[in-house]
Order: sequence, then C-alpha cells, then structure tokens
Amino acid sequence: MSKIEDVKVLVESGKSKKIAAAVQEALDVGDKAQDILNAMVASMGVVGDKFSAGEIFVPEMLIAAKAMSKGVEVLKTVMAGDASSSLGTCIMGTVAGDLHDIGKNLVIMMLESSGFDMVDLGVDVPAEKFVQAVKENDNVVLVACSGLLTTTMPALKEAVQTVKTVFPDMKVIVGGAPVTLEYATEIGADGYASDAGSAAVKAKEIIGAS
Ligand code: B1M
Repeated sequence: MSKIEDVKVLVESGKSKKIAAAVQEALDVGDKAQDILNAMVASMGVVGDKFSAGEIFVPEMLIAAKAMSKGVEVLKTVMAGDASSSLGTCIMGTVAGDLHDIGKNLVIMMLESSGFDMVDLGVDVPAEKFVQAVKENDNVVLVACSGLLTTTMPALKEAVQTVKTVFPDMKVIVGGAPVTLEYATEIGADGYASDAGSAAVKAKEIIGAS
C-alpha cells in the first residue's frame, strides 16, 4: 500500500496516534503535501457517506475528525506560505449551532499563508461575536464564515447581515459544503469559495489585493 493510502486508511479508521508519523512518512517518500491533504479530505467524504448509510455513528465521525486534524498539523509546517507583508486582519469562525471546524482550519491555513493575519473565533460563533471581533481587532479587512450544516445556513445569513448592518463596508466571505454561490449572493456576502485554496484567491480578490 502506498504511504498516501496508509494515511487514508488511518483517517477513515480514526487512528489519531499513528497519523502524524504516517503523514511524515508520506512526505519523506516524496508525496506532495497537497496530495496528502486531498486524500484526507476524500477520507472524510467516505466517513460522511458511511454516516449517511448508518454504518457508523457520531463518535466514529469524531475520531476520524481528530485523526485528520492531527495529520493537518504535520502538513501545516510544510504548507505554510512565506507571505512577507500583511494584507490585513481576517476574522474567521464557524457559525452558531455548528461544531465542524476542519474546513475552517484549512481555510485559516490558506489565508494565513496568503498574507492575512487570522483571528480564529472557533466554532458555534454567534453573529454578534463576529461584530465584536471586528471592533476589538486592528485593521480588519475581511470576515470569513464557515457553515457545514443545511440547518446552520440561516446562521450564516444572520452572521453576514449582522456584520453588514454594523459595518456596511466590511467584506464578508462565506463557504462550507452546503453553501453555493447563489446562496452567498442571496444573503449579501461579497464572496464565496468551495474550498480552502479558492477561498484564499477569492479573499484577496474581494479586498482588492489580487
Ligand atoms: Co458532521 N455532518 N454532524 N460531524 N460531519 C456532515 C457535515 C454531514 C454531511 C455528514 C453526512 O450526513 N453525510 C452531515 C450534514 C448534512 C447536512 O446538513 N447537509 C453532518 C451531520 C448531520 C452532523 C450532525 C447533525 C450529526 C448528529 O449529531 N446526528 C452533527 C452536528 C453537530 C453540530 O455541528 N451542531 C455532526 C457532528 C459532527 C462531528 C462533531 C462528529 C464531526 C466534526 C468534528 C470537527 O469538525 N472537529 C463531524 C464530521 C467529521 C463530519 C464529516 C464526516 C466531515 C466534515 C469534514 O471535516 N470534512 C461530514 C461529511 C462530509 O464532509 N462529507 C459531516 C472535511 C473538510 C476539509 O471539508 O468541512 O467541507 P469541509 O470544508 C471544505 C469546504 O466545505 C470549504 O473548504 C474546506 C476545505 O476545502 N469550506 C470553506 C469550509 N468552510 C469554508 C469557508 C469559506 C470557504 C470555503 O469561506 C469563508
């Protein structure tokens, strides 16, 4: 089995103690960090499908997520960019009612390596907390909101609209598996991206830095 296959199996089976070494081994044999990351994202897709099919339950999803996060920690060291000047501060969080943070953390990693100073508000972030963070931090140029559940899409809308009510000129980008460009436009976001890489490109574009 290739090293990347090993990583996939370890994520799917939630072996968080073995994952860091497996990711490092994959890097050592020359696998690209992006390919390893794509493999882990695909594994989470498999985990989600098994959950949908009733083959696994929430605890198994949780341990797979923990394994993936440990793997991402190793990749961070090699994927971190070398942005030398700051584009400004970006406030990011997963919206109220939503506990999914892997996608958010990947977006943070990509925006950071593109030159943003990132403030991570974590998960289950109420709309007002995004506003408070804009007030409390210097040079905020962007608010980024992640939502993974169809049931928390209204919370994304509330976050965007609450930020825009208090700071009409603040740029806001949204994303997450159930979100579409149409929905992002409908709720008044300035940008939408389907994955972490394109989030970094879009973020720079909407603040006029690309
Ligand atoms: Co949950 N969960 N989960 N879960 N979970 C999903 C999302 C689900 C699709 C699984 C399924 O049914 N197939 C389903 C949602 C269905 C729906 O609403 N359409 C689901 C469900 C139902 C639930 C619960 C309700 C289950 C329950 O309790 N009965 C519950 C809800 C809890 C809550 O949030 N209130 C729940 C709980 C959990 C765990 C806590 C156990 C765990 C999360 C742990 C953690 O995050 N630390 C978990 C997991 C792991 C998943 C799956 C399996 C994996 C999510 C993930 O990390 N993917 C997921 C199935 C799946 O995704 N196929 C599932 C990998 C990650 C890299 O992708 O997060 O999509 P993603 O991020 C991508 C893009 O979306 C995008 O870029 C990222 C990287 O490329 N992106 C952005 C994300 N944010 C962005 C922001 C941007 C731009 C792009 O701009 C700002």
